[in-house]
Amino acid sequence: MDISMINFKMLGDERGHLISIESNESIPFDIKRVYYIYETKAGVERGFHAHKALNQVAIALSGSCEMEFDDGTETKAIQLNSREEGVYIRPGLWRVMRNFSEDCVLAVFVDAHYDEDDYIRDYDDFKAWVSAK
Ligand code: T46
Repeated sequence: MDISMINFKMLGDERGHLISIESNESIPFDIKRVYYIYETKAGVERGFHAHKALNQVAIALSGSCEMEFDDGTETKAIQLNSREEGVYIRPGLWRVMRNFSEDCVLAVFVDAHYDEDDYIRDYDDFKAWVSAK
């Protein structure tokens, strides 16, 4: 499955920590958009879609959540709980996010502007899209 974790270099000193995120450096693409998800209610599951072309890196800046990915053949779940690492989500993966802690702030760095046409929001359509590739 095309999922990889990125570890960010922590520039810490006696005052505390700092992480710098730059396009085509720590994040492997040009960042065109950033969004963040926060105050997700207990028990809520989000996602339930795939992207045709979008590349994203998601980081839990606070708290934790689980992300489950499905490439049409296999599924893989990861726990995001560190601001020192992010998950690189390439196109073509169905995703579900769940088990958000109350304090979870999930920041997502993206390589394109928002485009609803890039979403596949129906699982059967996703399976058909994967088969047709
Ligand atoms: C993803 C996962 C990880 C916008 O208008 N602009 C934006 O940049 C985004 C991200 C969303 N929206 C609108 C679309 C919906 O009307 O905000 C609403 C909530 O979005 P959605 O239901 O898609 O949220 P999630 O949490 O299910 O999915 C989001 C991203 O949309 C998606 O790209 O990969 O987080």
